[in-house]
Amino acid sequence: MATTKTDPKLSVGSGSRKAKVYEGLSREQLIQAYRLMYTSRRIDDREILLKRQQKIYFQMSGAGHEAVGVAAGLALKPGYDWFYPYYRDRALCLTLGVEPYQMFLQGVGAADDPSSGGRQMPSHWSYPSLHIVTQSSPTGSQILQAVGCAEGGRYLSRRSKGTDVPSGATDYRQFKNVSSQRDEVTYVSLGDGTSSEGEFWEALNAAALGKLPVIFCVEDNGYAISVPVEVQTAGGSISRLVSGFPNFHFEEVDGTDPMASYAAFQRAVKYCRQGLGPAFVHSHVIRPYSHSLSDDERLYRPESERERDAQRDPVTRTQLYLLREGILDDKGINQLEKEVEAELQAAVDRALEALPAAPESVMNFLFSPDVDPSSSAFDTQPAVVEASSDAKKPTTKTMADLINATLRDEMKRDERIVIFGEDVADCSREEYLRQKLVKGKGGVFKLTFGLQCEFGNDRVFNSPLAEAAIVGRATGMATRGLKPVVEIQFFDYIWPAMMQIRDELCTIRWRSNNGFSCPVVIRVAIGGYLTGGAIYHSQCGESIFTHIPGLRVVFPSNSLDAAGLLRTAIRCDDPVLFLEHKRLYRESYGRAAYPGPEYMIPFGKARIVQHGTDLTVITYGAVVPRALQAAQKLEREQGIKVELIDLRSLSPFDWDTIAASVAKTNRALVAYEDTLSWGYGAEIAARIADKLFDQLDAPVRRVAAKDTFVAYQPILEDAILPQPNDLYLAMKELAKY
Ligand SMILES: Cc1ncc(C[n+]2csc(CCOP(=O)(O)OP(=O)(O)O)c2C)c(N)n1
Ligand SMILES: [Mg+2]
Repeated sequence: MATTKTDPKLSVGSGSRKAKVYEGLSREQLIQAYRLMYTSRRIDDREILLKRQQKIYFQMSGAGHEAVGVAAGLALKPGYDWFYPYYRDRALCLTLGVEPYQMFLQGVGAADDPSSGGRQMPSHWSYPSLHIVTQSSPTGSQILQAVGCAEGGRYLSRRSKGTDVPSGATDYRQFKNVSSQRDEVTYVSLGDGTSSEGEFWEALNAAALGKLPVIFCVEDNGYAISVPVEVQTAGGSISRLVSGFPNFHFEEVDGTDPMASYAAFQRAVKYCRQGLGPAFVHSHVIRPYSHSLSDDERLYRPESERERDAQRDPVTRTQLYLLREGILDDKGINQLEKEVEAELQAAVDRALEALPAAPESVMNFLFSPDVDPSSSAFDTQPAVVEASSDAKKPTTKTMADLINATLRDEMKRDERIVIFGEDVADCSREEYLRQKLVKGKGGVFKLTFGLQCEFGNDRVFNSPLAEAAIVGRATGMATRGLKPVVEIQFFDYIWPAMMQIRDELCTIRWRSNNGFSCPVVIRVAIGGYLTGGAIYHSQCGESIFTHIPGLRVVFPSNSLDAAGLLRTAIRCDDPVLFLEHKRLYRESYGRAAYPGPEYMIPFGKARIVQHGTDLTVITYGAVVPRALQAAQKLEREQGIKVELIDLRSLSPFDWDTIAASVAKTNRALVAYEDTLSWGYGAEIAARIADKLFDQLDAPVRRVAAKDTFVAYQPILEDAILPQPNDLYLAMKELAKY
């Protein structure tokens, strides 16, 4: 561990008026730094004016953070290093090459705004060619992604050959330009308040564990909106709190001083480029304008405190320094400021002329415009069935077997696939495997068994027990062109990752107007009927995810579908939530022969499990075998013929198959394992009622779990989850309606 503290007064370079170099910056670079700082401040001022004139709709200033931003930008390389800045990093972005005009385009919400095409607020940076990765608004959700980005870069630079796109590949790889630099660095910044978020700590832990080249820059302006740092951070100093993390280089610096900040960043960058580990730069800055234009800090900060801050204003201090050192005189300063004003005036005039994005474009880029996983390209036939030793029946495999086989096949085919999650490795202490002391675990359900042994621990590895970190890191890796296939051990524990899924993973392509994408596959063990799984190992909840735009959700009911859908999930270019029912992993229902390494099922294509004429039952997952049992009994006992539809993928879903069936049977029952109210079946039922009203001879009915949690005692579990008899009774009643 190395720690450097810089005296918080403005540093004076070599101390001599004639000095040529100031903490590594030449006189010309200092002038350039001042120009960038001044430009940044004046853009804020112009935006504030434009907001008051109602020509833009939001304003977030970078005022007070200019010096540290410019310093970081000068120490790092755009288009080489990677950047996850936050909303106060205007000066950083200008230094990296973003033009003032582009910033004003954000403000007016122009179609040509390169960061989002009018979809995001201003100061939510996204510039792919500079490697500035699209930013969102949740404080701190960028930090884990930065860690994943650094991991992705390291992986790519170590495997540069294997990650080439093979000629003739027809999958997401055609559309992912992977590149990396052996000594690249990932920069991520956040405010002092944001360091209270749990994801911040997960990210520091992951970066320290992996000795990853990430610079964490905390821009500490002493406030998070109105909450002062001593109420936010125990002891008032984030530096003190993080100082125990191993493998880090630490800096604490006056972030209103461009030279001291540059020196701190130079040391941090050097440490990271050498591959020694991550760095932490704690930068003390000020916030001379209120939190945003919606905030008035005079309500919670007295004049005296604000005046004290003003004494440290980085723009005025740097200007005075240039004058004092004789680097620029009054005339030079005036000239520079005039040039900046003229540039900004021209940029504002142009931006105000820019056209807004077209309303017809709002659905663009929720998903890949290039790879359509519901297309016929993903519709292949199973390979010829191999015979078992007794040469009578084909060897049938469980869902667990075929998921494992599909992962293995795809990992062989595509070196960009990495698998991680809790317990997914065979054994983290590899020497035990090498010495054949242990067999290996490969997941609590053993779905990833043998993959680490076959593909190595840089491709299959255990993560810390931190679900947000699993999804956040995967998102960062996928942004770099990798294909992370991660596991969430139980659906009941997916919630810490919800922010990463809902506000990040699924929004990235849309919010960056197709500038970035991150096609992660999240495999999740879901569902009940376990006799003893209880409330925290048995729940469903898929409709919470089908409600999210930008996410594919699939839920197979048998081995063959699991294999075909998982392969489609891996090869497509969208984020996929792949729900695996625990009860079906090793069930005798739905076993199938290994379908070969190319078998795929398109998303949004249902399977008709059995044809019928009297009633349509629409279901999926573990309710499929239960509904089949009920339908067979109904036919045996009452002669009623049920058409049973297994949706297989829930978003998109196969409306055409539902509509054709209901047109034939005139009756529809939607059955699902999740709780009844507000569940997945509500949408299907509403759609049928809306679009097929004239075809119906009976109301649309639903059978689902009771609106409670799944209980431990099997008698209670049975009463809560839909059983074959519940399905039987509902089918019978509806058929006779
Ligand atoms: C997860 C989340 N919670 C709350 C907010 C609302 N919010 C926006 S900025 C902010 C304060 C951030 O303070 P700090 O991290 O110190 O950054 P600063 O704005 O001071 O630079 C809050 C609470 C948010 N955007 N995201
Ligand atoms: Mg703050």
